[in-house]
Amino acid sequence: MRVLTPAPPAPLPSSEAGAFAADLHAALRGTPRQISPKYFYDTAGSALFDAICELPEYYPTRTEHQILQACGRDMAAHIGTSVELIEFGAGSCVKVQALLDHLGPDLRYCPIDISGEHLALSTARLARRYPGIEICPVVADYTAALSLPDAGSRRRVGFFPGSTLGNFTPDEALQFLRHAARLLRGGALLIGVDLIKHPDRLHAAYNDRQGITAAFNKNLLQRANQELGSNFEPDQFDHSAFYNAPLQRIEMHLVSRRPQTIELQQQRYTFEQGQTLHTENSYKFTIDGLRHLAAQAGWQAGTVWTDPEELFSLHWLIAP
Ligand code: AVJ
Repeated sequence: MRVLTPAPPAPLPSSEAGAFAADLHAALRGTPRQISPKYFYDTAGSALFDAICELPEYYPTRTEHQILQACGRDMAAHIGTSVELIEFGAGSCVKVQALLDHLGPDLRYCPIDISGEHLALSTARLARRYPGIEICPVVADYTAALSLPDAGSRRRVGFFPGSTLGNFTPDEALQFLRHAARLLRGGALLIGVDLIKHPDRLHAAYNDRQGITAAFNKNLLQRANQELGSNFEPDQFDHSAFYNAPLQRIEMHLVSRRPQTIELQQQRYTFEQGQTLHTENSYKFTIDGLRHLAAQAGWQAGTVWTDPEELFSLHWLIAP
């Protein structure tokens, strides 16, 4: 009989590192091998994502920003006054400023983010810029059950920009929208989603010429090496990103360049040449598709704002 000794503590013991380790083991044991894209965003990964947003080929962030700038006043009119504005996954609290610029001081802004440190920094900056508004940061995973400040007589309005919904499977997206509809009952949700377009345009956005997206993808392996002491060789994996048209999603994978064995906390995992670790899905929507999905989750679809090329869309959804 072989007795397995427990793995030694990870270099950075935290519940996040624990979850990463457990999810990475599960991914490497699975068929196909697949892990949540949320693990992209350590400090290095977040900086790489910021660099992606500046790339000429990566249109989503720029286009959403343009729509927010052009239509922020109209969106603010939809939001109205005496509101508790809740942002899901607020990060740097940059996008919301296009709304805050047109909203009065009778507002409570509740940014939700998993990183307390990041949130503290960005809300301090926001408080200086918008001294009139009340800011109530909430450190939490917004996909889980959460307790929000009592809205009192305020109407709740959600803000979920960035096509983050696209990281969920259709089933998870439906669940999230149902969860949000309960949380925001009597209020509304302003949600940004990327739209289906020519595959060449999609392909270019996830295969940039400078290789930043490839570095972002491979950073997952670097992060595992740093935090969990694994021995991935990022150069022995290729970045692969392609549009899966029937499933309406970009898929990102890390493809093993050769047969290789990696070690993660005393467990060995073999990769055949060409075997992949599926690191992200980024679903694309039609305007009607998003409206139907929202309706299935109990929302009443309202105004849609888009750019002239219809690359990206923001939707006003009402929670009856
Ligand atoms: C942050 C999920 C919207 O899917 O386009 C960018 C992440 N991945 N390039 C996206 C991402 C590769 C991004 N989202």
